[in-house]
Amino acid sequence: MNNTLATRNAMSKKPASDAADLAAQAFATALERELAQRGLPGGPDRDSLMRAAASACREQLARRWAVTQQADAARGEAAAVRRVHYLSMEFLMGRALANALAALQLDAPLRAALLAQGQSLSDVLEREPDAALGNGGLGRLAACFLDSFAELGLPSFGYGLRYQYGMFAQGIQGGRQVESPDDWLRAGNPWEIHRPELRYPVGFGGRVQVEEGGARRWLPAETLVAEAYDFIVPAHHSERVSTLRQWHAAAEAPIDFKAFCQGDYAAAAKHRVAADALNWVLYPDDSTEAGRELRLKQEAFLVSASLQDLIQRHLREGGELRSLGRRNAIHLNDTHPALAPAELMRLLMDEQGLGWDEAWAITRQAISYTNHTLMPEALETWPVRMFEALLPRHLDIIYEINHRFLAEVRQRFPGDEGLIARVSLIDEGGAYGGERRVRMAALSIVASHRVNGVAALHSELMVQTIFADYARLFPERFHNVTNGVTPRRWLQQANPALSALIDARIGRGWRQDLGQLAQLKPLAADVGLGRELQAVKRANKEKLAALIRRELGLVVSPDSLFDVQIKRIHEYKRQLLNILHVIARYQAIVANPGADWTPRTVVIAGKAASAYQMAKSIIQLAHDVARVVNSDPRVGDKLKLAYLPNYGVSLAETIIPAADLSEQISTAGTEASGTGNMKFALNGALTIGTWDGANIEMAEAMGVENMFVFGLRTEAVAQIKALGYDPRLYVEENLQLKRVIDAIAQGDFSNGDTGRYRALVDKLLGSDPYLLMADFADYLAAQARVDALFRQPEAWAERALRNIGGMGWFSSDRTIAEYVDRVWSVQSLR
Ligand code: 26V
Repeated sequence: MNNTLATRNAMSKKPASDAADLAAQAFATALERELAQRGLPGGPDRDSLMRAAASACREQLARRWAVTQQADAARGEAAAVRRVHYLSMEFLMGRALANALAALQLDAPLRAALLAQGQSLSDVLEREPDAALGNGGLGRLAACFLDSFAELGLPSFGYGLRYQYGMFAQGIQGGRQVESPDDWLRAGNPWEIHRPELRYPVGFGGRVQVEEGGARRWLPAETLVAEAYDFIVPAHHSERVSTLRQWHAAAEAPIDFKAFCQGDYAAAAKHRVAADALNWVLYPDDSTEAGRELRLKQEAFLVSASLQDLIQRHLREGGELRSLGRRNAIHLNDTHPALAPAELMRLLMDEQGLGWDEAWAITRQAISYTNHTLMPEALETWPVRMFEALLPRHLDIIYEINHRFLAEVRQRFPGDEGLIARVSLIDEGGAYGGERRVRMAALSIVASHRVNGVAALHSELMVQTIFADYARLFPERFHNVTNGVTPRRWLQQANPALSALIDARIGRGWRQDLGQLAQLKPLAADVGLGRELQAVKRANKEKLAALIRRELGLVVSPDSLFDVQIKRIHEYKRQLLNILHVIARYQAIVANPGADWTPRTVVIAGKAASAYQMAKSIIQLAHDVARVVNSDPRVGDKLKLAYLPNYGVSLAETIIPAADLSEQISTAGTEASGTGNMKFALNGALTIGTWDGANIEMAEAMGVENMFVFGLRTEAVAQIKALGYDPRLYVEENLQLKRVIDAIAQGDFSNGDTGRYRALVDKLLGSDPYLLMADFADYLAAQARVDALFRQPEAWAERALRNIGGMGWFSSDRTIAEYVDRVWSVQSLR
């Protein structure tokens, strides 16, 4: 029997008695066709099987997409929920095949078909490259939201850019990070659907012409064309889908024909290359303001194409311009798409002929904004001169918005010119050596009807610190929506064994209603269940141990405590504090190898922004410490440190289910929310964490006694800093800490090179802005409590169950339901 026949037979044993069987048969036929088209004489390899399966799924998704769009278009004027347009420069989707198969209920049929080919489903799934079009938490949140949009049946579009190279690939050479482009589209993307009929012009540069009657017309110097590529995200419990529409930039005229005919090929292709540059990279930098023209062009491009698409759809569906804001929500995922209000005003006034007041009313209704960080260096501002050169009409409009806004402020707070300077959309240059800049957060707030933070503490600090003045002006705009994660990817898909265990106890309903996990709370003390949980964890740890061995050639024991910190490398996230603990433990083990140590494997993964030297130095230190610790025969299984390269969504799906301990140790008041923290607890890891971000709400949901909380709280951090923080005092007082710092400074981990970590040590002993020295002792005390509990497996398992049972509230379905209720419903406009 040939391979394709085997496939079909394995898939169509039963007669097509119901819809699921019909779908499975259609899938089998599509798969067979796809494989035949690829015509591989030696039988299909895993790669072609993956691509064939994806194409076959895509066909069914496209059908669901058409039905969803029809239903949404027919909703009528009275619909209570607006269509949501989620604008984001980042969507960290990861792989799509396992999710699509689960949603379409095709996983069992494909598994059977692959078996007939002598292949395992998991091996085939592994062949799919990650769509890594995001830096970190903000991008992954957007991906979880798309999943929840589909699941909740929300009429919606996610809008992003189709970067040709996603987040850079991280390699490690000699313990240092090296970046290379992630050529994820090299072999084509089996999921995307090119929509050549959806093309919009996007202008840059040029000048603004004042027409008779005072109307403005922008005459751009350069015009690019935005082309749409759709990626379809299925619901798991209905046939609804959500859409991620990603824009690709092309030149208006592909080549300059005249130059071509004259034989000047470089000149002929100049426009083409300039346009294509917008498609190349996702800015791999969430730590510094990327003062780059290209980034601003990307932002303007995303915004303009998306809004033109929205307006065209609204009009095509018979909507009147006046009702545009009542029927459509435009959400800004941080300030990266903050040009949206200016572009919407331009489109409504210059292209559609509305007056200012009407256009502004629509804009204010439509726009809402989420802030994702309090780090002042991540607050976007752009030089006015860059606007003048690239976006002159937008600058006009921003000036006019500002003029009207400041007039209102002056009326309400006469004489307070300090306030005016602070809240103005334009920074007049004091802070940046004389350069005037546009403040994108200010623009977002002034143009929005709602502004939110992403966890309770963050939302509170947001209105007390960076946005205090705006909160005084518009208190009703500000609110909190705590983040969540999709249980379909982060429990069902990532941890099938735990999912099965939970199903057996409380049923399958948690996939749709994560609150049902609370039913585990009364079962937490059930020793039998605890043992089953530990067996699941143990199997997941064996898989991770195998991966560590494959990747690093390092053997770790699955019996040891797996202590995990995976996230972007950033000083405020304090991976360095984690490493200091590893060094302290190492020194203690060497001093007393015979003591009864609780064996630990510390796992770290994450990328550093390419220009962020301190973060890169932390990566190098982790590797240096790992080399010394892992090769010291006195240590053995008592301590291992594994740094896994090239962290991403798929790696997280393997690591998280295998973790015993989740490190969420940011300086209090710095991590807006965190979402990794939620994924770990959902998978039965215990958290060692500071009173920061969503850790706080998690502790409240599961009971604070089920978390290892340590460290200074936000107010104490502020107080210590106000009093004049001196990190040296903590080092002098704590012999253990002193030994750790000395060892780094003396070159114990750098072959005697005392220069390698001088800057790092100087910073710790000098300003230590994230208070590692102040929190060190308490962190080690918390780690000792972790050791003690780990030695009591039953007590540990009980706590793990209480963690899982408390995580019901942290589903992105709940998060999206709150956005709908408070931001995106028609009712929220009143
Ligand atoms: C800023 C910039 C500046 C220009 C270059 C590119 C770039 C990319 C990202 C950012 C801001 C990143 C902010 C961010 O990722 N915040 C994270 O958002 C998560 C979701 O709300 C939250 O869980 C994390 O705590 C927060 O750090």
